[in-house]
Amino acid sequence: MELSDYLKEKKKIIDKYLEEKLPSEQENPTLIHRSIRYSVLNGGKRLRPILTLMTAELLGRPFQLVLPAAAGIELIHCFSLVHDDLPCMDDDDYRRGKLTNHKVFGEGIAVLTGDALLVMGLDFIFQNAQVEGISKESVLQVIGKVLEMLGTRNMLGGQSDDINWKFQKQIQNKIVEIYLKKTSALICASLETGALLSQANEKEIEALHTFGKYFGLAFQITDDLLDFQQDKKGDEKPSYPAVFGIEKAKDEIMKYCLQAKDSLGIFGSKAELFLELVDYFQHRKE
Ligand code: GRG
Repeated sequence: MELSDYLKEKKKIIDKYLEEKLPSEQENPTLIHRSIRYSVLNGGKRLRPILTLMTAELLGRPFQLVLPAAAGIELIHCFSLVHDDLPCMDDDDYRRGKLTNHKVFGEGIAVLTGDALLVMGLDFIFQNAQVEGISKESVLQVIGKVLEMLGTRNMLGGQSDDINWKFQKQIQNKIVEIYLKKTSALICASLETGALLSQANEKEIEALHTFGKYFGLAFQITDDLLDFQQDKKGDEKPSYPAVFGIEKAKDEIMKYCLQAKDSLGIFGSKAELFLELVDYFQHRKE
């Protein structure tokens, strides 16, 4: 199957699962449920949960085994986007082509929507223990891994550095460190969730973690480059193109893509889809 068809198919599966499992707009308290659905069912690419499903398949497991946890990771990602858009953070008006949550529901509900999505995301992961063929221990390991990747040494720490970036010396290593924390960490968690639930061995988990780090860096620099070229806040944020220029940013994307691909060597030809995915996202236009 073509990668683009694979991505479409898996996105559809994740969207359907989220649509069915999220509380309906009619359930009390209706306002928060409406707000949650607004910020989840709004056309995200679903990259992170797709990585979880792909990892299960890479390890010879049916993707259905890891679907609840994959959906949980997407909810956690949506939480981070809702909070990232708040006036006290990036202060964005649009997300995924629609008004941001706080623009529609107000700041108070947006903060609570983010909180709810984080809690629900962890709950979805916990529910994966009910799936036949999944060991309870592997679910515990996943929860531990996800919490590690969200904490102050990773995503939260990255965001905290990010919002204070003007006060830091703009050295290349600092930007890489922020990207590793705020973007790669959740991508690593997505991959390792699929791996742990599929009983991967240590070498496989390590390879997937390394892939996540480099792919996350390439993904974030590409994101910055697209924003920069569309003139969206490029000079206010720590970003490769803003600090080092477009050409250097492109070189770095290429370098990290190669490193990401190299890290999956132990899987041989089974990792073909991952390699195609790296190329696909390297050349994305939105
Ligand atoms: C982890 C406790 C805790 C707090 C979160 C707000 C915050 C702290 C972190 C935000 C981090 C952030 C927004 C990173 C940017 C990641 C990124 C590149 C987002 C865009 O991802 P896409 O392109 O978006 O996959 P879609 O819309 O397709 O899902």
